[in-house]
Amino acid sequence: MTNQEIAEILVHISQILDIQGENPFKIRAYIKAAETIEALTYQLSSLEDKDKIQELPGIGEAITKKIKELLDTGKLEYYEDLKKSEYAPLIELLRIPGVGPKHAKLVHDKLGVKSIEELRKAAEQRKLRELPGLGEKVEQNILQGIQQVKKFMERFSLAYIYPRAQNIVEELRELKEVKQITLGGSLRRMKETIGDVDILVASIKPNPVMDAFIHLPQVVKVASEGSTKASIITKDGFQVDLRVVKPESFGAAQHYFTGSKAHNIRIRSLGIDRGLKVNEYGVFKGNKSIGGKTEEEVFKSVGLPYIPPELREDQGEIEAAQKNQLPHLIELKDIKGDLHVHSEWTDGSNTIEEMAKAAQKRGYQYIAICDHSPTVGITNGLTPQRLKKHNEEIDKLNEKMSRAKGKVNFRILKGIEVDIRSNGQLDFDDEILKGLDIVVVAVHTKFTQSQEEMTKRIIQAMENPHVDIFAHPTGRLIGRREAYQVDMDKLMDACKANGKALELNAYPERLDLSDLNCRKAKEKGIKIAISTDAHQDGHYDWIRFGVATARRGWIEPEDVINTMPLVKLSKWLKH
Ligand code: DGT
Ligand code: CA
Ligand code: CA
Repeated sequence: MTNQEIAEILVHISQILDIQGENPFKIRAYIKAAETIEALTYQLSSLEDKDKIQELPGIGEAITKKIKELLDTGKLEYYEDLKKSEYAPLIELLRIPGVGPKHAKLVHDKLGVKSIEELRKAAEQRKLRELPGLGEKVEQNILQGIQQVKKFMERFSLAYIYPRAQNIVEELRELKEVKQITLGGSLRRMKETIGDVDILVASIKPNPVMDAFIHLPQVVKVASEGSTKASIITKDGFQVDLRVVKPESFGAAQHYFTGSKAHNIRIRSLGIDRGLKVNEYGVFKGNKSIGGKTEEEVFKSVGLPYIPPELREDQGEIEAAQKNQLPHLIELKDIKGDLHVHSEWTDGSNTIEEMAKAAQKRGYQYIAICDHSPTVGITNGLTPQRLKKHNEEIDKLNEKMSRAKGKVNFRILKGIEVDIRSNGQLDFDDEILKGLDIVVVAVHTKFTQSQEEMTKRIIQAMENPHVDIFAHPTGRLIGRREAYQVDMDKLMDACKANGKALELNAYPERLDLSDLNCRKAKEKGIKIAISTDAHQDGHYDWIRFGVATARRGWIEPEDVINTMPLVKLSKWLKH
C-alpha cells in the first residue's frame, strides 16, 4: 500500500467522523497524520522497523497501529466499519466548494440526500433554502459548486480511453483464473465519449481476480470493493468498474453491462412478453435457466438475431432485428485506403513517401495526399507553384512504385484539402482543381457566420464539378467547439444532388460526421468517405474510431467510397 493510499484513507476517516460530529481533536489528528505521510520522501511500506512510524511528527500510538494494520493486511477494520455508517456516502458531497460536514449532515438528516446528484435536485427544487442556517444565497452557491465539480467529472474521449482500457483488459487476461474477459458499457458500444470503463470477467474464482484488479499499477484509488465487483480510479483520471460472474452467466452479464440501459429495458420487456425473466444472470423460465452463456442465447431467447453492440441504443435496432433487417455493418477490414492525408509539404510530419509506405504496410491500395490550400495561414498552405511541384513528386513516386520489383498494387492520389472561403468561393480556381485526382473541400475560417450564410457558402462549393468530398462537415471539436450553424438537411440534399461524398473524419476530437449524421446521410443515399486526416503515419490507426462511429450510424460497406478497390474508386472520382 502506497503512502498516498494510506493518506487518503486517513482523510476519509476524518471526513466521516466530521460528518458524524465527533470530537474535533480526534478529527484533526487524522488530518495531520495524512499530511505528514503525504509529505514523506520514502514509502512507509519500505520501512524495516514499522515502530518508527510513531516517531513521525503528529502521529500518535493509535494511528500508528492503524497504519501498521493497513501495511500488513491492506485493510483496516476500523475503516471498514466506518464505511458502513449511513454518513459514509456523504463524503462525496464534501468535494463541492462551499459544502462542509455540517451541511452534509443537515441535508442528509432533513432531506435524505446521499449523493451530489440528489443534492443538485434538492437545490433545484429550492428545498435547501428552507433548512436552518442555509437560505437562498447558500443554495445558489451550492448549485454553482456542483457545476464546478461536474466539470471535473467530465466524460472522456473514446480515443483517450480506448488504448488505456485495452491495456487493463490485457493485463487481467493474463490471470489464470480469468476464463473470459470483455469490455462493456459505452466503450463496447464505441460511443464518442465515455463516462467510465466497464470490464466483465468470467471466473469461478473471483478473489484473485478482484485482488489483481485493485492492485494494478494504474490504480490510484479503490473507489469501492466487494467480493465480485469493484471500482478503481486510474492515474489517467478515469474510473473502471469490474464485475466477475460465473461462466454460465457470462453472455447475460455481457449483454446487461454493455447496455445501453434503454436497449436493455426493451429486451427485458420482450422477455416478459414471452414469460421470461432476462437479467444479468441469465434468461429464466420460472426458476429454470434457459440461457445466458453467450449473448446470442440472450437474443435468441427473445426471438432476435445477434445485434452488434454499436447499435444497442434503442434507436430502431430492435424493430430492425425483428424484421430481420439489421444492417450489414462496415468493418475495419473493408477499408481499402485513406482519402485525406497530409504530408510535411504543409502541416504533416512525414514525407509523402513515408505516408505511402506506411499505408502499404497496412494493406491499403491507395491514399490521397490532401495538403492544405493557402488560406489556412498557419499550415504553410500550397501555393499553385508548390502544388505543381507536390504533384510532380507524387507522379515520380507512383512511377517508382510501378517499376519496383514484384507487383505493387498501390497508388498515391493527387489531392488537395481546399478551403471554402467565407463567400463560398474555393481557394483555387477550376484550372488547378481539374488537374487533381481528388478534391476535398473544407471550412476552416469564419465559423461564426449565420446558418443561412454558412449553408449557402457550403452548397456553393458543393456545386463545383471538380469537388469530390466535403471534409469534417460540421466543424465540431468534441468537448471543445460546437458545430457551426448549418442546415444539415439542405446541405445533405445539395450533396446528394451534386453526387458528392461527405467525410467522416476519424480524427479523435472530430468524429465528424457524428453517428447520428451518418445515419441521416445514409437515409438520404449519400456516400461517405471515412478518412483519418492523418498528419503523421501513426494517425492511420484512428481509422478504427471512424469505422466505429460509422457502425453506430448504421453504415454498410456499400455506403463508403473508400471500401472500393482502386479501379472502381477512380471511376467514381471521375463521374
Ligand atoms: P457511460 O459510462 O456513462 O459512458 O455509459 P455506460 O452505458 O457505460 O453506463 P454505465 O457505466 O453506467 O453502465 C454500464 C451498463 O450497465 C449500461 O450501459 C447498462 C447497464 N446498466 C447500468 N445501470 C442499469 C440499470 O439501472 N438498468 C439496466 N437495465 N441496465 C443498467
Ligand atoms: Ca460505463
Ligand atoms: Ca460503469
